[in-house]
Amino acid sequence: MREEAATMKLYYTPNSPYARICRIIAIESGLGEMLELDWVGLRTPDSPVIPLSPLGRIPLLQDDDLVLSEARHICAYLDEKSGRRTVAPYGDWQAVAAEAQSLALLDVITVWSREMRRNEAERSRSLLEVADIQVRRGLAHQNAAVEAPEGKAPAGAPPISFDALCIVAALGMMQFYGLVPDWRESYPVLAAWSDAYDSIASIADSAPSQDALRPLTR
Ligand SMILES: N[C@@H](CCC(=O)N[C@@H](CS)C(=O)NCC(=O)O)C(=O)O
Repeated sequence: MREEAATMKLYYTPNSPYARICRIIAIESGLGEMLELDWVGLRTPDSPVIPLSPLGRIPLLQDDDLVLSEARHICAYLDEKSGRRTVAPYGDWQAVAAEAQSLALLDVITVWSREMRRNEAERSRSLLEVADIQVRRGLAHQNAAVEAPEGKAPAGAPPISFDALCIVAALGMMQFYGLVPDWRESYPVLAAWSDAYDSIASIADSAPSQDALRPLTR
């Protein structure tokens, strides 16, 4: 039985893959009730995030006088609260290295997705080409690295980790924006791995949606 009842606040947007990882880890670690979610606008001068964190980025976690940015730090903080370990600890360098590869894939897919939200005429051809090459390399790497699932949740539920959720969130964005249409056929082990994760409720419920999409402002 946990003692803490105080709420922490997570500033987020529903379609942010980084915030999605934090939300899933909070739920899967039994901290969902302790986390108040505040859906904010991005790049709006009246965003409540800006006084706390000048660049206005989310996810942002506020717990009393602690204001924490960066999904990985937020999840490590949630781990400390829950006693679970979802973030690779410094010291387990192989796990840290694997996690970094997954986070890098998410970063590139996020950049690519953001570019796709601009008017077609404004998109950078070279950015799109480089992103396509990098993402395909990243997908090939993950296709070789992940283990094919033994079963769907709840029986044989795949383990929740920051590393795995970076890939889940990256694939979610990639599919939402239709970035690599042939990915299922080209990376079948990864597709089966991803299906097992997508059958977990906290993951299915937090998938990016058209309804939550807001225009990009400055
Ligand atoms: N490295 C950060 C990335 C966070 C990030 O890129 N957040 C985006 C939303 S997905 C954001 O707040 N962007 C602000 C903007 O576009 O102005 C993390 O891991 O949390």
